[in-house]
Amino acid sequence: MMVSYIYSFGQHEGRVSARNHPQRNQKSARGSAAPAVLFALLIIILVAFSAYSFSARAFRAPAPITTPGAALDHQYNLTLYVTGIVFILVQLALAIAIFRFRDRGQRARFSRGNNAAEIIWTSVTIVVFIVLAFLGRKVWAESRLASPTANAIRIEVTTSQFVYNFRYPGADGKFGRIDPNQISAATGNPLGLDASDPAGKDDIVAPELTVPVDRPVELLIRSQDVVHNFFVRELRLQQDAVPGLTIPLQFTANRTGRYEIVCTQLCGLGHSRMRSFLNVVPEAGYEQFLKQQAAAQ
Ligand SMILES: [Cu+2]
Repeated sequence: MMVSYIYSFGQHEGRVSARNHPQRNQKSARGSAAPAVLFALLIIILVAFSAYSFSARAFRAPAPITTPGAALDHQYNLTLYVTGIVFILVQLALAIAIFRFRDRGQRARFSRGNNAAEIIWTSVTIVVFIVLAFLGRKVWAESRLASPTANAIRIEVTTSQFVYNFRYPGADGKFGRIDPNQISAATGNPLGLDASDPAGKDDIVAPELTVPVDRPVELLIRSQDVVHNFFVRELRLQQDAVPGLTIPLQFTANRTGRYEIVCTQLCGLGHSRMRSFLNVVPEAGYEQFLKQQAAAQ
């Protein structure tokens, strides 16, 4: 048997050299269609599962509680439809290519690509991205670039490892001076309020953010140490807190409730427990909150 194998191998070799083909280019057997079919099927199943999970809203975000939040959802869905359709088409094209160009014993062909096709799909991608960015710019700028409304409530948000502190200016409407040398969480002065500044006497510092419903709020976001983040899903707002910067962020919550604030920057070992709450309360409840806090400071 071994002899016959060697014999046939020798014959085979002889046939190839007789045809003057280099051996590496010669395919002696057709490849099986099974791997190509299975791989193409796997891609189709994954695409179908992804499309289903998005269209069935399996991982739905909680309802937004701001008008820009609703507009942002609209923008997000638009982007999702466009990119989703492209994703499905590209993945199906991939599945078809895998099946169509499977190993059938043919020689591989070399392609230098197609300049026209590359120019077309690159241009289409650029146009789609610019149009989507243009449509979305208003929603983004509303929370960040617009000048704050005159009656906005200003609240300072100070992040540090691994807590949030919210400061209200008190009855005088002015934030007191902060002195980094006086920062001492242990003695109840986590922000380093300067005791010598009268404007700071009535400042309120609280571990949770309480705001009245339907009133514009301007947050001033800071960090004492590393980069943290202020993220509330229901506000559809996510903003980094960067040491050395005071970053404004505006919103008007239109539904009362208690919503989680989380830090979405990996800021250290305690990152996973860095969170607080946003309490959106009726106007009367807000006045009461301020009074209680003022008495407790
Ligand atoms: Cu953090």
